[in-house]
Amino acid sequence: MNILKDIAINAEKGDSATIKELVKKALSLNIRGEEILQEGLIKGMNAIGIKFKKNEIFIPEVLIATRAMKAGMEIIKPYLTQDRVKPQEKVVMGTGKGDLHDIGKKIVCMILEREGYEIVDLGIDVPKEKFISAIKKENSNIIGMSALLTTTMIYMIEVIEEIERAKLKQNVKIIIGGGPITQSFADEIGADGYAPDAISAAELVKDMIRK
Ligand code: B12
Repeated sequence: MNILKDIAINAEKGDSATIKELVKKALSLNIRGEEILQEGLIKGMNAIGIKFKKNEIFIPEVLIATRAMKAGMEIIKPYLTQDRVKPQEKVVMGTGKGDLHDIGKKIVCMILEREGYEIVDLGIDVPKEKFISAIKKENSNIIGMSALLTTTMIYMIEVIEEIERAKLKQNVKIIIGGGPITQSFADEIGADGYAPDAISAAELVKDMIRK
């Protein structure tokens, strides 16, 4: 659909004002929020990723695109969460220490919220101690960690070790995701689950609760 292509192009350009207009228009055309996210905003961000990798653009352009992406996400959010039943389970989410990427994590949070989960988003650059105190304070049985850097994915190991040390491992299911994460990495570090995108993250959480 052309409007989704336009959203992707403008996300890539970082044109927040146009993104807001196009997203509203797409919603008024009854295009589903998930489709606008996946086929519009995320596609735009993926294109940015390719250019960033090739050094065709730099951090300022990526930040501008991020702002546009988030502006679009804010508009979609209420459409994802509408008509939902009240929260069933609490999920603590965070991007680990040293990592400032949060777009993917926020999308996962939005989709889980839509599914009726209560989300406690600890944000970015989260130290292991904060994960531990959130598990205790929120009495949560599921914790999700996101990492976009190969240097910060390793931090997930430290968080899991800390959870084990605090004797909380048997009470919580740990799920992980983000660009460099794979199922085999999840298996290797003792995480309970991995999902490559937000929709499968929601399936994963459902599975974890059933177990
Ligand atoms: C946007 C971006 C930034 C922005 C972040 C803004 C923000 N608020 O997030 C800024 C400009 C700050 C940035 C900075 C840097 N970045 Co950057 N960034 C990106 C970029 C272009 C897009 C990431 C993104 O949002 N993707 C879109 C989302 C939707 O996808 P996603 O995050 O993968 O999330 C999906 C899934 O993974 C999954 N998921 C995500 N989290 C979770 C969690 C759970 C529990 C589950 C189940 C699933 C799940 O679901 C999500 C939705 O479908 C990527 C390129 C790329 N190809 O990813 C580089 C990239 C991640 N960055 C990179 C680098 C190198 C950096 C810097 C080191 C650059 C520098 N020289 O300073 C810094 C590091 C800063 C830091 N300490 O974190 C590299 C990482 C390379 C590597 N292998 O480690 C990449 C891959 C670019 C590249 N070179 O190819 N970056």
